[in-house]
Amino acid sequence: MSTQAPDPFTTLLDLNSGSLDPERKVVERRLSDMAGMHLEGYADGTADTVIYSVHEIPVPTTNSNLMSSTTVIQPGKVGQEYYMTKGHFHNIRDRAEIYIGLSGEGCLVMATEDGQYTVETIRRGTINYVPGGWAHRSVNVGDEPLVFFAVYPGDAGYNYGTIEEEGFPVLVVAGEDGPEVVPNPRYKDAAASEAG
Ligand code: PAN
Ligand code: ZN
Repeated sequence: MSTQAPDPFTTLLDLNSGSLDPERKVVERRLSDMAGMHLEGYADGTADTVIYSVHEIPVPTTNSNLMSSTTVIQPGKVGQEYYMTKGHFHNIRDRAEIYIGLSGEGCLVMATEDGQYTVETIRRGTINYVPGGWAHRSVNVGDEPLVFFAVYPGDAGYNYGTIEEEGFPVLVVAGEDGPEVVPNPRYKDAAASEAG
């Protein structure tokens, strides 16, 4: 079939832990995979710490299929900045996405290439809409794992490079009274991010 539709199937999602049954493809991201993404460097000896895992339900990567995954971000900080995902634009920029919050407390930072941004809440029961053209990064601001489900067109793909080079306009940091959104001093500052 030209749409490459798979046969119907069902997956069981543990709403607390984010794990799937059956598990098909799990990607783990460690502090070493996040080098340069937090403002501060991570502490010596912590490179192998798992920051988040993505449990994917793979389907053929065509526009007629819906890819989905559950992300589990561990609680923790690098300096004052919370553990978070790398963040990305979609490779096909106009592809949208929906996040459904399952457990924990988090933020979804979204930004356009020209610097518009918004920071939305992720928690059990939130449904976040990520429009096409908006880069997105999720941040665990709580003490428990942050778990959310995501669904997006199968051909969306990932562009990590733009965020690796430019960052997001804002950071989410732990302030005296809880999470705070502050300007990113290195936003679009190639020289600073290379030095950092
Ligand atoms: C999500 C993300 C997932 C991990 O499934 O891929 O939360 O974040 P990074 O891909 O930025 O490491 C999604 O937005 N998919 O399109
Ligand atoms: Zn995405």
